[in-house]
Amino acid sequence: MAKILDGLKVSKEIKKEIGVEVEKIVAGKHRPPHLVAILVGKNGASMTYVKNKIKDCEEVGFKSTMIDFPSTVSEAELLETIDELNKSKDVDGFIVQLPLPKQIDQEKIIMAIDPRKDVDGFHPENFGKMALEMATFLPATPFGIITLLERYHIDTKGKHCVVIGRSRIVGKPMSILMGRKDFPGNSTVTLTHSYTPHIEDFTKKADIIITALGDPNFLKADMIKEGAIIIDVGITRVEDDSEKGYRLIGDVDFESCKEKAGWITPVPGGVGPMTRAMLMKNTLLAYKTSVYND
Ligand code: L34
Repeated sequence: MAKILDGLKVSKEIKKEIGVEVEKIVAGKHRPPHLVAILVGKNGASMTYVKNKIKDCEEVGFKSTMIDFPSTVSEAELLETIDELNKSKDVDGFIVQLPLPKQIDQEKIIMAIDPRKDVDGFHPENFGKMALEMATFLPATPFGIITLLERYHIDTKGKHCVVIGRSRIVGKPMSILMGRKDFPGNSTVTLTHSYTPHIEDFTKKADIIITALGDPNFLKADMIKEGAIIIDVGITRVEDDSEKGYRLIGDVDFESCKEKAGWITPVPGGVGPMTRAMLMKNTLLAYKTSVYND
């Protein structure tokens, strides 16, 4: 029977630690850190995530601003807002919640963000620094996973880690971080994706599996090794007749895998809340490296 990697619990601990730091900052007559979140359109999941990020800011004592655009917003308008945020002395960090509507070139938007305010760690400069193991903002979801492994003292050195999915915000950075010369890290990493034949040949041998597919219940117990560490990044909304109208299903068939795994993250309450806590951490870092140097 697997033990639970409780992301909700750890995220609360981290937010509490950040809150203590913010109290000290404010007691020293400094302004609190300020995070801005840009939301485009009315994607239900994005709306929930951004709303919760704003709530997290309140919890830790940050100032926060949410900027809402309709899905019809032009690229030029968005770029203009980013330019203003880049210049604003009052803003420490900001994010543009993804995905963006089709008319907007995501790459152009990310490139326009000042790397010093890129608390998502998506700008190529920050991605490059991460890959070279230089100090920078780590993307929130991979940073959250690393922190969860760290807080539970999960041994990753020399372990075989299989990452499923190669997205720019999870799979690709995750594969780099698990292979870095640090703890957590020092794993032997296999990055699998849609062109990997017989994925179970890889997952069955893995000590650590990190799935970021968005394919509900994809990973079954017969695809994993006894005692494996299972990190579930997938969150899919599946319609049901509950009050909300949906439930959240991960990439991992939790019911069967929990009998066989050594450690496992639940969905919800696993990687999701950790992602949000790490955004707070990056915002505090952006604040410390800006306001005190002004
Ligand atoms: N720019 N876009 C940008 N930055 C990010 O870091 C994200 N991501 C991903 C999508 N787009 C982004 C997020 O914020 C995914 N993501 C995210 C954030 C929070 C949660 C899940 C994904 C989360 O809080 N999950 C809860 C359940 C929330 C619910 O009820 O839907 C959980 O317990 O898993």
